[in-house]
Parts: sequence; C-alpha cells; structure tokens
Amino acid sequence: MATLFIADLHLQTEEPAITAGFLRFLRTQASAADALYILGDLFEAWIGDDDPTPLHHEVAAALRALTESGVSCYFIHGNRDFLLGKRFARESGMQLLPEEKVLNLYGRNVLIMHGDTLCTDDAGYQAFRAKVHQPWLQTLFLALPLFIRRRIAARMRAGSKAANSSKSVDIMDVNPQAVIDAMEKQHVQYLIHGHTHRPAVHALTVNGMPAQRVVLGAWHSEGSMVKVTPEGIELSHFPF
Ligand code: LP5
Ligand code: MN
Repeated sequence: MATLFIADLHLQTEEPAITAGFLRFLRTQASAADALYILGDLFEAWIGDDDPTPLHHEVAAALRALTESGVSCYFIHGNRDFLLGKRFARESGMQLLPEEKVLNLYGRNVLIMHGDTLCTDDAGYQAFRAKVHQPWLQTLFLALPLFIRRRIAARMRAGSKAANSSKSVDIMDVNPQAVIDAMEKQHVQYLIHGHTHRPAVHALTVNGMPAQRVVLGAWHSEGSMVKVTPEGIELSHFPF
C-alpha cells in the first residue's frame, strides 16, 4: 500500500530526458501505487488545453494508461500550468483538485498543495498571481490565438526570470508562519508541497504537537517523489 506524490517536472518538448523519466515512472513505480498525486508544474508552461503540442497528447495517453489500469491520478495546479483544464483532465483521466486538499492516508491527515501560496514574502509574485487568477482575464487569454498566447507566456517567463535574479533566496522560500497557519487551519500534522525546488523533510510544531513539512524536489537531472505508506512518509529521488 502506497500513495505517491510528485511535482515540478516542468515537462517540455526541449527536455526529452525528463519526459522519458516521467513515462518510465508511470509504467513502473506509479503502476504499483494506490494513487498518484501531481502537485503542480507538471508542464513548463500551459497556455490552454487546445495547444496541439504532441508532448501533451503523449503525456495524456500515458496518464490514461495508468488511470485505466486502476491507479487514480489527481492534479493540483502549479504557477506554470494553472490553466490546465477539464479537456486535458478528461483526455488524461486525471481528476482536478482545488488548490488545497486534505487527504486521509492510512490514518494520517495530510495537507497537499503546490506551495506557491506559502511564499507570502514574495509580494511581487503574490500580486502577479492574484492578477492571472482572475477568471475574466483567463477567459480573455484563452480566447486569443495560440501564437499570441505563446508570445505572452514567453514574455511572462522572461519577466519572471529577470525578477527572480534580483530576489533573495529567502523571499522565494515559504514563510514559516504561513506554513503553520495553513496547517493549523486544516488541523493537520503533515504537509506535502513542491514549488520551491528545495527537497527536504522539515520537523515543526503545529497545534503544540510534532509535525512534518515535506518538500518535493524538481525533476532536473533526476526524479523526486514522496511515498506515503501505513509505515510513514518518505522523500526519495531516483535516476531517469
Ligand atoms: O516560474 P518561476 O520559477 O520562474 O518563478 C515563479 C514565479 N513566477 C511565475 C511566472 C511564471 O513563470 C509565468 C508562467 C506562464 C504560464 C503560462 C501563461 C499563462 C498566462 C495566463 C494569463 C491570464 O509564476 C516568481 C516567483 C518564483 O516562482 C518563486 O516563488 O518569485 O514570481 C515572479 O517572478 C513574479 C514577478 O515578481 C513579477 C511578474 C513578472 C511577469 C512579467 C509579466 C510580463 C507580461 C507581459 C504580457 C504582455
Ligand atoms: Mn511552481
């Protein structure tokens, strides 16, 4: 019995080794699991379910093979693929979850999320996030021709890279109080998230009791996952 979590794969046509690693992960480790949760930034940038990039169909088919084999797959949006919608969910067989979800896994309550909302010291990012999460702006963006959407996304990526190069490492990490607030609000002793690309298991105190915050790593040169079993919670990495 095991439930798996991954995040921050940033799949893109230009990085075939990461895609190959992910497809292999789906055929092997994920196939033997009870369920797979993808906690955002599965894709480098998502500009709409109507984007005909072949990679997207390849990934959807591989996820569908997993879900049809009886392994449920769930998705929480990241800051790169928050526009991933119902059409891709249908094609892949993934179920879309809200930005925060509490799971009961083998008797443990576990809060899961992408992790960007915990970075409350990054005022520039939170202002950007609030803007691009407005439904009317998303509807407008999705109605634009694909070539214009691609250009806007490229501008945003360039703007983000430029902004990040002048931000301190601390600002781009989670705010410790935001972590405690989120866990206390949901009455959990376990939190699993991605986004910061700083894989680690952090011990902390929540509601006066020992708690753990487990951070998934990004898939740069190897895979990263969290496995929850009746015995415990384990963060690991593996070659593609
Ligand atoms: O993504 P990453 O790791 O570089 O940094 C993130 C934060 N940045 C972002 C922006 C994304 O990278 C852009 C993704 C595009 C998705 C597809 C397009 C959908 C468009 C929908 C429109 C409705 O999330 C970064 C954080 C960092 O994580 C760590 O937490 O710091 O935040 C920023 O960089 C935000 C900046 O502070 C300000 C934003 C600059 C964007 C400039 C926009 C220019 C747009 C021009 C459009 C005409
Ligand atoms: Mn992210």
